[in-house]
Amino acid sequence: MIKNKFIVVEGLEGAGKTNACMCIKNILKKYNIKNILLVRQPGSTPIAEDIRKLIKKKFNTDNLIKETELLLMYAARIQLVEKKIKPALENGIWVISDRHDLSSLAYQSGGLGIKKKIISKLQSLFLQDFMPDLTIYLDVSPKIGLERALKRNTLDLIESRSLKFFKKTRKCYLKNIKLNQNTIIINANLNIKRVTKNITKKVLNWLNKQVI
Ligand code: T5A
Repeated sequence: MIKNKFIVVEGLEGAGKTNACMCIKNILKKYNIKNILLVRQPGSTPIAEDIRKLIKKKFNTDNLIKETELLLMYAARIQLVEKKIKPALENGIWVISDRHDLSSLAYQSGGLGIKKKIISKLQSLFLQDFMPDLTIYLDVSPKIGLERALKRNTLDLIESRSLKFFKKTRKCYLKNIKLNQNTIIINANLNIKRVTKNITKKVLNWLNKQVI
């Protein structure tokens, strides 16, 4: 018997988060866990999905300033956490989220240069002690990740930023993931089969330790 958990998957564009979320869902099903909610950030509620469209849109004359971008990410996050994630967890449902607040630290602080203490303040104001039980960080080189994303479709506003932006974002991810407890780091530069195999092995190992 395992109590339901909140699992987050993090990483740069093209890291393979979509594949990882599905892989975790399948592992949980093998444990006979059927109540699973899969969400993405920003998004997964009607309001948060509208915020997502706004964030990704390229405006001709009025692009988002970094502080607005950060606040929109948090607005979408709080809407999702309060409307869907917390109620699901209270009802015994497992939640897998494609990104959470570590993304804001990596992209808006590491990438865009907003002071970490501002993001920590938002985190303590709005999330308080609400934290994932497990964070899986898919570590991909920015070049490989962007090549994968580009192969799939044209790049949106954030994806169009420079390689330097993504290098700073990755550096911030790596620095902060090591400060967190309950994290798994996966080499996401490998082919999808090997990445899936490594995720399966590490998540199973973690799950076995959660059995009450
Ligand atoms: N953002 C988000 C912030 O700036 N701050 C925040 O606080 C939050 C929450 C979200 C954007 O918002 C930013 C980050 C993002 O720019 P998004 O579209 O959800 O927008 O962006 P991503 O989450 O990065 O979505 P991606 O789809 O680009 O990344 P994934 O999910 O990691 O990649 P995935 O799985 O779709 O794979 C992309 C392609 O690569 C292939 C897949 O088949 C697919 O074609 N692939 C591989 N190919 C070879 N080998 C592998 N190992 C592969 N893994 C995947």
